[in-house]
Amino acid sequence: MRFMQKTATAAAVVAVALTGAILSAAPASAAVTAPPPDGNVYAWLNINAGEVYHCRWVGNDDNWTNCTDWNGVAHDMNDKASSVQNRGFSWAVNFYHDAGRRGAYACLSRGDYWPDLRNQRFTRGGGSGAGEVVNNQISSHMWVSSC
Ligand SMILES: [Ca+2]
Ligand SMILES: [Ca+2]
Repeated sequence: MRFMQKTATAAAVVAVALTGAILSAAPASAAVTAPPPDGNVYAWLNINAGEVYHCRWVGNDDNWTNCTDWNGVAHDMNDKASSVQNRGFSWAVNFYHDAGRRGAYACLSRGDYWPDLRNQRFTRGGGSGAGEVVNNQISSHMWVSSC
C-alpha cells in the first residue's frame, strides 16, 4: 500500500513537471527557435514568426489563399509568408512559387526554421520564380520524404 502511494505521488510529480514544460514552451519566443515537433508546417506573415497572423497545416495545400491558424481562424497566406518552420515528425516540406505545387520551389528539412525568407531563394525545380527570393511568394506546399 505504501509503495502504491509513493508511486502515485511520483507519477503526479512527473505529470506536473511535464505540464509545466508544455505551458512554458507554448507561448514563449524560445519555442520558436527550438520548437517541439507537432506534425505541422507553419508559415507566418512576418519575419521571425513575430506575428500572431500565421497558418499551419498537417497535410499538403495547393493554394495558400485559404488556411487556418492554431485557433482555427481563417487567413490568406498566399504570397505573404515571411517565415516558415517545419515541425513535422519525419518529413521535409517543398514550398512552391505557384499554386498547385507548380513553379520553382524551396525545401525545408524536418525540424528546420527559416526565420527570414528574404534570405531564401527558390533554388529547385525551375520554371516560374526560379532563383527568386522566397519572401512573399509561396503559394502552395507539399510534404516530401527528404530534401
Ligand atoms: Ca510577409
Ligand atoms: Ca506565388
